[in-house]
Amino acid sequence: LQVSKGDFNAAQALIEANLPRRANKIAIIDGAGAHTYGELAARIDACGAALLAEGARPGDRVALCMLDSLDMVACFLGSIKAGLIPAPLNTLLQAGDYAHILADSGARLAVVSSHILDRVGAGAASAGWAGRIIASDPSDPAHCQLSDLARSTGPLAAAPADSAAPAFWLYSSGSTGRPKGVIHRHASLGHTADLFARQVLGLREDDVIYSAAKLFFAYGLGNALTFPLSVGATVVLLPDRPTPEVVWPLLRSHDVTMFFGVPTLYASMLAHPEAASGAPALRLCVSAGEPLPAEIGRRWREHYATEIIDGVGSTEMLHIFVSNRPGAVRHGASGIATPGYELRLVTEDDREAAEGELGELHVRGPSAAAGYWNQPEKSAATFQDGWVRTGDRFRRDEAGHFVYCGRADDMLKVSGIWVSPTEVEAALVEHEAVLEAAVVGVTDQNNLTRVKAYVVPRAGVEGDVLLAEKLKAFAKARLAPYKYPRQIEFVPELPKTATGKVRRHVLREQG
Ligand code: 3SK
Repeated sequence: LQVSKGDFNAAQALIEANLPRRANKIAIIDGAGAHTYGELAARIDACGAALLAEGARPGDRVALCMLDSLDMVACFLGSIKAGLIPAPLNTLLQAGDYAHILADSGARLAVVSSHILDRVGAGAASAGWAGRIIASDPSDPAHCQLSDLARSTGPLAAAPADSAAPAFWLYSSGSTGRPKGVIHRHASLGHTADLFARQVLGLREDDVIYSAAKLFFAYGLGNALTFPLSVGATVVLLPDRPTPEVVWPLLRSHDVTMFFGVPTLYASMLAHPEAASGAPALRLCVSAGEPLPAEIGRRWREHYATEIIDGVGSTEMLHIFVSNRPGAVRHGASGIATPGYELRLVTEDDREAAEGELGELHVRGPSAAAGYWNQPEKSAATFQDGWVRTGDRFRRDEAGHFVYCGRADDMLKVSGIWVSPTEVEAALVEHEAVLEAAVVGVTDQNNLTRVKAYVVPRAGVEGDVLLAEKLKAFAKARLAPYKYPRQIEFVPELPKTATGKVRRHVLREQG
């Protein structure tokens, strides 16, 4: 993939390089079947043209709240090709989150999978959003349908763009406040494909890829869209939740060679009865989202003679910038800088950390975001003189590899997805039986993070198993499902500082 200055449209570059030799090669296998590179190119043009015909103008945002599929890829790349700015959204959010994001982004259009229409529709109504919803698959006739709009068969001219101009946004959660729009540039997709997928992983045209992380995550977008298209490989896209019972047979039936997962999934796949048959075509696995426990990496290699390459990425950097290397994995460490990226560990007194000393990881590299949409203060705090502050604390081991040591704030990564403790606490205290709540991450038997809530019941209320189950259900109904506390412990009071701040580290140590 050529990344040039000046006249450069990332979508055009990604797809057109495949057409001369691979028009008849399978690009995507999704719930509806197999689609060639030629068909994908035509669908990108049809979806881009449909969005323009619906009134979107260059620079307008298009929210994509879609399950992984050919059309999700086509709407994402079709928007970019047409000069629009796609913003893929997490499909697991609640109406209130969609209300915030639709209003914040000022999106003109939202393309939405039918099973999410109710939540997005409710969010749009409560925000008084003036945009238009397009249903991405057959739904009730109240919505216009992508299948009716995307019928054009002619080529779509690529909108002229500069490689440094904004191309798409991703929404990222913060420790406080609502998700922020992270603005990414045209050139960044190509940089992640070249620097990580090609130079670190050695991804090839004959690979078949499956990513458990969905396309709306930065991790999934790279794994399942940018990377395969950048080398002309084949990707399997699945609308369902990636559970072991779904993933094992999928890896075998499609002869997947490269699998991208997260530590919780690797742990549950190892523990599943299907693990015995393995997936013989696998040649490399990748993990990110949270640190891969050494034991899981070792057991995977013992069972399958295949390495899991653990790495660290962020939405702000678009993909992985610290990584282990195939053939030289150091279990329990996150690895070293991805080529093209510089790292530094900065201590609390603003020095470079010495070997073994703790510091906040700062990263500099070509795929860094341009900033957060409409958030000048948060942008200034994160993007500083070309460096991006990750908020993650690391130390360097004796071999110079980075070892994760926790967050500088209270954010939790659960199954690779950010969870804000304050958001979960706010949901719990809405329940009439709850006086106060504090949420922390605790580690399970596999050394993976789980959400735990310490709850102080109101006077006269008994904190028992029944109430704990009621509170879990209550939180689940108000939050994205991955955020609800899996453990609840009732306590008479929360440990606090003299100024009344909850001492979360005391609760974390309690476990
Ligand atoms: O969430 C992450 O940790 C991540 C990992 C790889 C690439 C991108 C991201 C956001």
